[in-house]
Amino acid sequence: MNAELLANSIAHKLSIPHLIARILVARGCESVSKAYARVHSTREDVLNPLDSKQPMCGMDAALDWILQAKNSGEKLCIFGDYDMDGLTGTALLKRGLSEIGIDASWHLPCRFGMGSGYGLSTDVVDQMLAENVRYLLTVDTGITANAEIEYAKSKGMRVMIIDHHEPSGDGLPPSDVLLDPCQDDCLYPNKSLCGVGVSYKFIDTLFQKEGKGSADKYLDLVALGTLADLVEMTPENRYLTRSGLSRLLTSAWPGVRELCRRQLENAPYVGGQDVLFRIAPLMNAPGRMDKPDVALELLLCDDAAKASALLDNLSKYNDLRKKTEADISKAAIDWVNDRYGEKLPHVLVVDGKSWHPGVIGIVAAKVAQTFNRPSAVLTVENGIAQASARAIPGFNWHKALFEVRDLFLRWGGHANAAGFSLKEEDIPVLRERLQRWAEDQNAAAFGEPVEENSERIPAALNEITPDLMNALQNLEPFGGKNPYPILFTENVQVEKLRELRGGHLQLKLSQSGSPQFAAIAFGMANAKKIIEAKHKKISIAFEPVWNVFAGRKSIQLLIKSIS
Ligand SMILES: [Mn+2]
Repeated sequence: MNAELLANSIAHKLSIPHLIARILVARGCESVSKAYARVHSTREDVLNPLDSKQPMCGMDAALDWILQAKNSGEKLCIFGDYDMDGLTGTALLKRGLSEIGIDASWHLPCRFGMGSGYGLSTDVVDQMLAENVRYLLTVDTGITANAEIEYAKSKGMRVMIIDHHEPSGDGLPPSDVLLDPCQDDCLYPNKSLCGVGVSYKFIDTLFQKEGKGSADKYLDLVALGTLADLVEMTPENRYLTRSGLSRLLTSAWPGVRELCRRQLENAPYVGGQDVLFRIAPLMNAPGRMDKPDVALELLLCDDAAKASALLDNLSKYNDLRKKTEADISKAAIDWVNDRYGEKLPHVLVVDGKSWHPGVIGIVAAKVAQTFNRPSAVLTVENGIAQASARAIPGFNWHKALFEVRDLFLRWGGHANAAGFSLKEEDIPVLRERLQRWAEDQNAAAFGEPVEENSERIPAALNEITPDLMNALQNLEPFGGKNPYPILFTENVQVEKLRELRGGHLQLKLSQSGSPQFAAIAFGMANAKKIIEAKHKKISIAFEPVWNVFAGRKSIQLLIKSIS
């Protein structure tokens, strides 16, 4: 069936706006039933981890383990990762366990600083032992901490791991219980749960066993972690996330409610994009700049006034993060320009003294984007360089690093993003060997610039109605591989045009027979020339969004390009 006919049939059979049907077809829905499944995410998409045909490996043992911990009356500590997935996973477990009568403590790692580094360490285990912790529950981390878990076990601790990462390849850690759908023996079909997702499955199953009722009130936390981790939106993940998004504004947790209110002001609902661009950066900021604890305290906070103070603190971290990021980005970009001018090498290895290690990943992304080169940004402290690397299309950091791994103290990562550390004196050799390796790899093929979201769905302005806006929500969650749709339309009349401070344009637009729309084009003051040259008849790519002002909700067009 051709795309147009398929869209007609989807729109008709599902009673949805035609434009929504076209978006679904453009995004690969090849049948009405696929479109139905995509739009109607239902509880049937939620899998039973105790299903005898496809159980989640370790779930029975996990239930026994936690009830034994409860009956023992011994101390239990949750050790979560420092990013949004780890933070929400820790909050979900702490709150969920308190409902069955376990008052757990928590501990988060720090990205840097003394005795920290990545994940669990023997120092942290010692600290827990000193506090008489007998039960250790890790979340979003632990699957590769074989040595540390062996150490904890040797000291008599009982250990359970909740994770969603791949095992290291050197065997599994010797924990009592391991919940991780990515372990080889696990038949559970949804391999894309994130850390807080697996935590939810555990607490939900535990509540059912203990007759505690529904764990649905935790889905808002699941949505935050699932979106921030950019995991694949499998049917189960989609249901959990959508259901969680719809709960955020009325969350059972005062800290979460306050977080959404502060970051989204009067938004009528919380979308995937809001989580990715407004909530996650704020929540990750303290972990980047210092310790992540204050972000978790917010999720655990039960008092609105205290939540507000914690949010002030988070905002300060976020402002500092932005400034640090801007300063180091500038320094790194200047470094490249000064050193190479026009003659750029295939791979950029940029180093600086004592650059803040919490932001070098973001800086590497900025350098890669600016110069269209795979880029590693290194910060040197006491003779040791710590690095974060980001790729461009066609370049694989994992492969590149593997070739030069003899230079590293530690390394790891994926094709797009990786990290490593090495001795300062080895930096020039690294630079040279990466360049040589890239030359051998047909480096000319790297970095055909790819627009982040090149999708353009043809639409008419009179299709942009409140009904359409409501129906768009059925395509949530947006983010990652399911970006917010960008629409395209021609013959648009510019009725009014005003330049705002900061180089933005504010417009009023219409199209034959359509009502007038307010539109905003951020940073596009240059397009004024195009508008004049085209006698105010233009083509636009845009996102339709809700705009709430003084309690009134209206549709606004967020202009992405003008031609
Ligand atoms: Mn995670």
